[in-house]
Amino acid sequence: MKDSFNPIDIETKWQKKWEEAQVFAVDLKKAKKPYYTHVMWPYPSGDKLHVGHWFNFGPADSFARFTRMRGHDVFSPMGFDAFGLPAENYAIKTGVPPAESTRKNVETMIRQLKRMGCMYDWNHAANSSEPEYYQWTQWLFLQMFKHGLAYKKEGSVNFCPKDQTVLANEQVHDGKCERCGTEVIQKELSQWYWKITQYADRLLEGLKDLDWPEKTKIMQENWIGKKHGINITYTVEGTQETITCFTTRPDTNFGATFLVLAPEHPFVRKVFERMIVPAKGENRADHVRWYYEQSLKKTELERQAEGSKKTGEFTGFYAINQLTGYRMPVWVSDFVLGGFGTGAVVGVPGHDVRDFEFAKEFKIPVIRVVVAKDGDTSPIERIEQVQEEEGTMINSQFLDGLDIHEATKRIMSYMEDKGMGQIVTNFRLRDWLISRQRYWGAPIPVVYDPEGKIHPIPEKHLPWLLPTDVAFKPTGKSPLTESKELQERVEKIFGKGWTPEYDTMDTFVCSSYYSYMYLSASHEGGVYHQRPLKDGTPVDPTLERKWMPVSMYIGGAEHATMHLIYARFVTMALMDFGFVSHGEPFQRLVHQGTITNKGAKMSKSKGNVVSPDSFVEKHGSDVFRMYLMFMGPFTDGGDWSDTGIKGIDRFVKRIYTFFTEKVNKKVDHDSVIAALHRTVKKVTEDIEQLRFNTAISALMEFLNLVEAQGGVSPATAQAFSLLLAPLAPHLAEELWESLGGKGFAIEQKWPAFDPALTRSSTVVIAIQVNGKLRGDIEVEAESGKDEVLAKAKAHPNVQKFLTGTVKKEIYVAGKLVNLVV
Ligand code: ANZ
Repeated sequence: MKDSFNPIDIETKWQKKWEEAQVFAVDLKKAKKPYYTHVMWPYPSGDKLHVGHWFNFGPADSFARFTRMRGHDVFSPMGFDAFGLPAENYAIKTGVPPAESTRKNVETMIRQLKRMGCMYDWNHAANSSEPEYYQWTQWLFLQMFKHGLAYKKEGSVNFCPKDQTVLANEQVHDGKCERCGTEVIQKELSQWYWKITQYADRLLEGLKDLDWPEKTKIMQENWIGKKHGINITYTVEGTQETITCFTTRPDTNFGATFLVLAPEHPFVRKVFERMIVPAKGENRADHVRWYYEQSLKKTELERQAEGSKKTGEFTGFYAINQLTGYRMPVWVSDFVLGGFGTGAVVGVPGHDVRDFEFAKEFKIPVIRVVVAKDGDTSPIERIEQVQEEEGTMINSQFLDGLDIHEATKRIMSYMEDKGMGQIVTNFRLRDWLISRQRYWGAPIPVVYDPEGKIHPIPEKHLPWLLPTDVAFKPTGKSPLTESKELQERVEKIFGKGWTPEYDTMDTFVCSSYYSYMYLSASHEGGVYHQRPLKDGTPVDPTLERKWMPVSMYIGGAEHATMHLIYARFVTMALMDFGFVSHGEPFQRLVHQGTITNKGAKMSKSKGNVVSPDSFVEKHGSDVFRMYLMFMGPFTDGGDWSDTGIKGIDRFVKRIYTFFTEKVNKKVDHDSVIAALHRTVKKVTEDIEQLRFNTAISALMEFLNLVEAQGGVSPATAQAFSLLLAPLAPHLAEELWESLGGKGFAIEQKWPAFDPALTRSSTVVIAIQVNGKLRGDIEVEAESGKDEVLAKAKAHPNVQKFLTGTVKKEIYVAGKLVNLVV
């Protein structure tokens, strides 16, 4: 080796040079071919950068570098999702106030990120916990409020007993808290919501034009859950009350034998508070109250668990089925959800499994109104007989004989005409619960007058600072209630008896519009600024038009129905308010896969987490990044191995040795030139599609070839170093410099290839006689079967074994010939 190869020295050298020359700073105003890309910003939780971050950020940076070399002005910023539970929980664990610990963690992470050597434009770094940032989060709240999209409402909400705060529906995964995995319970609380439901249709429509993973689009589609159905209103016998049920299957209504209400349904409260009493029969108020209280203790998971024994109480009331006159007992049961449809279900036990289970449990009659293809019209007694999806109507008067889909249409218009119901479209999507009973977040900018009326805080008082005179431990009560300073501040500005809002905003609010904040962040003189509020919009409209939407967004699939849906909603709202010109934030989205360790998910509890730092110290950041990319397809992830990284380490050293010692030819052999063009083509197409692993393989193959040749020309060596530049950026700069290249490798044009040259590739074909390997031949890849067979038979060693006539000729294209004699 020329000089001993020291990746750490090389990497520090180039990081310093890049920074001094401000190579990654983008002039947002002047840029001619804007390309905006960023990753999902990290939480500064104190665990520092882990291998998952690297797997997201490293390849994303390689893509950004490649795009830049292809002639775009690539803006690639970085920032910190610094408010919220991860930072706060870390602070609680360590006892250090969140502001302080967050600042420290951000510093550490910046140091680590810089050590990675990504081309971030640090002049545009953002941090959501800084007042200059969160004044805009508060501004966003005020805009939502002004436009009627923010409101406070009392109701049943998800509550995490461990994190001591309410959660949005999107943060409850399988009934558990998205952050800590604790089972979520329901609480009756007054909370702040943003009306994402108003955008349900547009959120659905917009998906069509997005270049996003199909799976993520489907998840959003299901989350939004658009359903066409009818709200049927039933009168309750002996009262002035009506109960409206949402159903997608009104065709089955001749078979309806009961109603079930969610415990949260207002009728249930009327019953247990004895506001209504049945004219005859038992008063069931106490049973109903008991059931209501029990259901509050249950988790969402317990309530929705499939196949579990159905529970419920009879309310003592009957509703009348207008079609049949049937007296349907009204029950309360927690399998009916308060937040979907009308919170009331009409029970058709013959044709809905859950209704059937319920009817069996409480001995409610089952009526068959649909027959399947098998023609079985016997009474439905077993769950397997429940006919849900298809069939023909029976026992349903004017619907008899119709296919269920036809019958559904018919009965819908019939009921609407007769005033029995109203055709509706329902969504599964609920409004976004944005308030949290936690300390570390942007305070909600409203105050209450002595009568308790809500008043938005005028913009001139923003940033509405997060007070510091509070213990930040969660108790279930908002920590801000303790702040004397906050109370005094409110009374000083608004008057005696006025009180603050004590809740803060969920951290997903901060990240719902952060792509704008990067565009307007600055760090002149080392001081972090966002655009001043007086400028009216979070981002300069000219810049917004020019740079948005983000061309390529890379991050975890776990955000499919959290951040990725919130950001779309907020972007649409901001467009409607007239602040931005685009209705979608992220045009192209890619999710990285996950990295496992010996097949197991990396987790602290399993003690199998790979710490990037130690590997970076040993092998350098290029090797670490390239190994992660080489492990498997980017979107699938891969399995970590300590020995695997050594293979890449050797590859990098071979590159260095070869291209510093063997650049000794004036011209290359035609086969080398052809191979180079093929490699350029392959690497270009692979990186375009984020197939980093196969791009690296192509470079390996090329190295093998030129090593076998004993050397290459400077032009070929330079081209190779440029192909390497996105994947091993530091090493590429070092080679480019040592090969006499001018400027930085990252500033060069991406090598072009001549398609004519890429075609003339050769392949090696193994030749077997009677299944035994007898030799091989090199042929043009495009060669036809006859040509290959002729050449194979002419091979001297093969000829020795071709005794007698050839009975069979097998040709596996591009690989193998087997001759049977
Ligand atoms: C009567 C009926 C008869 C229904 C039948 C289904 C089959 P899907 O099925 O996913 O499209 N439903 C309505 N509101 C509900 C709530 N708050 N909690 C639980 N279930 C509720 O969703 C629509 C169906 O879900 C509705 O149609 C209703 O049951 C039930 F043979 O009504 B159906």
